[in-house]
Amino acid sequence: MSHAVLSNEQSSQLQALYDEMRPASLTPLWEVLASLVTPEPASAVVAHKWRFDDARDYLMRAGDLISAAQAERRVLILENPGLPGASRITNSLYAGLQLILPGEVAPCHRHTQCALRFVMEGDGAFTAVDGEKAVMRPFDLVLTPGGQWHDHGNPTDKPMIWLDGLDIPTVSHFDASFSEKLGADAHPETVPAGDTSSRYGQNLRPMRGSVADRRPAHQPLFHYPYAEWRAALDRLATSAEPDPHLGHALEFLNPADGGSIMPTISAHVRLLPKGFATKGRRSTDASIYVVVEGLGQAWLNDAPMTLAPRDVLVVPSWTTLRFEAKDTLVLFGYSDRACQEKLNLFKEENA
Ligand code: GTQ
Repeated sequence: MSHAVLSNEQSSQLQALYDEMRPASLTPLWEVLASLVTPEPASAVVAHKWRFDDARDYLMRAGDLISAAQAERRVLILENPGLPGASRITNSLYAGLQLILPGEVAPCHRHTQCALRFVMEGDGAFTAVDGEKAVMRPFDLVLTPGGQWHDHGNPTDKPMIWLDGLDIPTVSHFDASFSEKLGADAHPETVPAGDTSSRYGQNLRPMRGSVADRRPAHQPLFHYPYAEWRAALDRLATSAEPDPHLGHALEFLNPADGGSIMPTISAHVRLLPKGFATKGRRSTDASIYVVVEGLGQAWLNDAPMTLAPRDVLVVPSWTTLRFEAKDTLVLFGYSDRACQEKLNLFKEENA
């Protein structure tokens, strides 16, 4: 309580009143107003970095003890150290590392929550969305939008690990979670792999209502291959100056509306040329980054953090962030920006 003006007697009478009203489920705003309506974001989320190899060791040990089918999803949650027990990496988003060993499947289910997968290790496992496989290659982005059936399988002879990014805390916040299991390992194959990309991923779409128009209108695409986004970044880097605060940055789009990949999650990639240092920038969307390639340094409110391939870092809301590339530095990032923009909450500021 910040009211230095209260007398001792006033304080003790107020405390007695609070004690009396508590059973009536009433509490005084003036005791908490300053922490509820803050002059700027005041987050319990803390900056943190996970080295992939450290997390991988624990994940492989889990792999010795429980199968993917037993676990339904064999995932280690990247839990923000400032939010212990909350199963989240930021207040609105979840991140985890999922392991599928050779020959394993993660059985088919669907849920309200939207998910992205960003491939960290292995080549050739698949995510099937509504019965269509996306073959997962290193640093591919694969979506399993809310409500769409999905199962995973690894027919290769090597472990496959990807980062799961979901809006679980956002859906929990709204108490709007529904989920169901298909009751089979895999959804029956509906179309061959690549069908959606060829129908919906070429700046074209089947005429609405035609027999070829099979995907949900608001969320057709679900595979953004590394080979395509990396080449696009390279082309941008040869034709444009890097933005002083972002470097070369491309956002993944939903072709249905030109907006974010999913209603609650935005994702983008960045390339910082060797030697390039960004100026500071802060934004209200706490963000998760994966280092795809290169070595570098980040400063989070001037605290340094070294960056190496496959590091995962979380940057809290309204933290001034700078990057320096020691080598060509390529980053993947996701956040709740899409959601904040819909709520008119998103704010960013360049230093
Ligand atoms: O693959 O559907 O990391 O439902 C957490 C919840 C993955 C999944 C997670 C999930 C999934």
